[in-house]
Amino acid sequence: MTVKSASLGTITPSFPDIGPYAPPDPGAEAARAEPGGSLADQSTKSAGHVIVDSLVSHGIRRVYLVPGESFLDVLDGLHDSPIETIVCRHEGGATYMAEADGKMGQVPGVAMVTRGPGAANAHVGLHTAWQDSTPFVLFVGLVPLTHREREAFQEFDIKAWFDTGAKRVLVLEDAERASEIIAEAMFSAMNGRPGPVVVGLPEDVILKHIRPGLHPVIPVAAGGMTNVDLASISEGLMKSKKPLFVTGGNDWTQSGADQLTHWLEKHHIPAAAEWRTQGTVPFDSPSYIGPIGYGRPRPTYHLLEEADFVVFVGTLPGDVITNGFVCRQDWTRQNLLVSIDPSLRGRSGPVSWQILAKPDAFVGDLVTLDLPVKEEWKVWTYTMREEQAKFSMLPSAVPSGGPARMDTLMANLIPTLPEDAMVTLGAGEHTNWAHRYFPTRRYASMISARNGSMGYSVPAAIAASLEIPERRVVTIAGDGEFLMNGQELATAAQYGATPLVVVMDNREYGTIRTHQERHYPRRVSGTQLQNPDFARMAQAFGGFGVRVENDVDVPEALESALKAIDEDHVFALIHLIVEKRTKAY
Ligand SMILES: Cc1ncc(C[n+]2csc(CCOP(=O)(O)OP(=O)(O)O)c2C)c(N)n1
Ligand SMILES: [Mg+2]
Repeated sequence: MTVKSASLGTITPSFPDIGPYAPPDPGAEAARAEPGGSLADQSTKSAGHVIVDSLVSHGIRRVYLVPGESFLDVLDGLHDSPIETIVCRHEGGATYMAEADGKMGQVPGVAMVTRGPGAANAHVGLHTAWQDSTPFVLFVGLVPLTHREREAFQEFDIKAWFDTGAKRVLVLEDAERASEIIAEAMFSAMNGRPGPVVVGLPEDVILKHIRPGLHPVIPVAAGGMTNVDLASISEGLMKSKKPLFVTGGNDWTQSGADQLTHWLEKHHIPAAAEWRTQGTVPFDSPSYIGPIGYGRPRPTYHLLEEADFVVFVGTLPGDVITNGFVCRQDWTRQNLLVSIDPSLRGRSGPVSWQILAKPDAFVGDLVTLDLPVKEEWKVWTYTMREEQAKFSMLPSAVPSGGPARMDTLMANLIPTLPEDAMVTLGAGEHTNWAHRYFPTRRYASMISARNGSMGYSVPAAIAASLEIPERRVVTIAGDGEFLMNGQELATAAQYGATPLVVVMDNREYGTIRTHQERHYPRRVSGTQLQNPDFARMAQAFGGFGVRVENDVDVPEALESALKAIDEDHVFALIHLIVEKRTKAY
């Protein structure tokens, strides 16, 4: 049966697809007749449309979503808005993309999902934003207020689900407050330690018509150094023979990163990067001495213990940096923590001084300090830098006669990269090739999940490529990691994202196998994989794909992949079949 409707055109009812029966709501019908505005009164707008207008006024350029019938009016608002709508294939992919967006920009990343199942799938992006301190706003369509507490179709308790993993969970109960709630959500995601905020949108509330005025953006305090802070850091440094800066987090700008680099180089003071945030102090800087965190490379293994005064900027000595709350826990250690979060959530070990500031504000004040350079600082920085230079020296680009190797791929790839190339990573041992060799020379050139969340690599690469199309975006994925969100290659094809995807296929969840061998040697259990042909998958999804088994074929495969990106403007995937148990270090 086919029915006609003046506002919706031809509809073929398909009951399993359109959800539960809801009694007609006269107000809603009026809204549908004139989406977003009332025929009777042009001075009002639906709350759903006001939400979209508010996002625009907050500088949101893109939203990532999987649609649901619960937030149709917001989708309708997006129809005529300057915001680009990226339709994704799974809420995990959508929230990872939005989270990556939040890491790269100066405004929160935004994702939209539907109630129950959509919200459940979205949780992984939320957890990543929580642990990685990423400003991120997740909109969740909800059952109508009139259906609440009756186990309506897909009903769930939004506060109970998200309260412990989000900075705030807001529900739009009063349509008139739509714009205010957006301003609150954006502010909460950005203020203090950034993080995720969840906004529930009951289906009936977003249809209501309200005055369309927009709430102004709420400014976020950046803090800064007091005179006492300046004296404290200056005294700490002057007493120190082996000072160290540790940079981290997502709350920087390129200008702040440049200023810090210049100041460190001028003073011959070294900086290490928090695990998976490389690039704040550039890879080639004489002050950059490598990453610290899990699977840390040799040069920085004892670094935290050896340094006698450590300044953490934008990050804290937490679980990963301290190698499981082991390094630098002694209460006599001198740790100066620069964070805008007065609660220092997630820190461990002693705090000798705290400076309440976002990284840029801190650096702006730091550069006013002109300290006499100590000879010991020069020796210490030079020694650590030499170690890092040795560690990151590329392996031979000449292929071996054996199976394909990540070493050969990296040695051929790195020299082709422009200065501002970026890399995205999920979790697994394959990421160590990027930690070791990828020349991260700009702020936010390594976009990655510091909560070690698998499935992040491809969505983050898509977000990066869409955000900065002119940059070379590389993702290094594992065979396990890749297939968690590999289907988002369809999103890459749909919106013209052009990352280079390298899938290191060792036919196992290698990292867990490594742990397994350590604790249960030669009892391989629950870690082995049999993989499909990822190259053909890439082709089927509309990109370039090449399968490489022999090392000798690596250079040509790489060349063809880069050519496909640059000339055909498609994403490219290299399926690299490597020997099991090979490691970057
Ligand atoms: C979503 C998620 N599930 C499980 C894990 C546990 N885990 C960490 S690394 C890893 C294996 C990754 O396998 P693969 O992508 O093939 O990388 P490899 O270590 O083999 O290079 C697993 C299962 C995780 N970190 N995240
Ligand atoms: Mg693997």
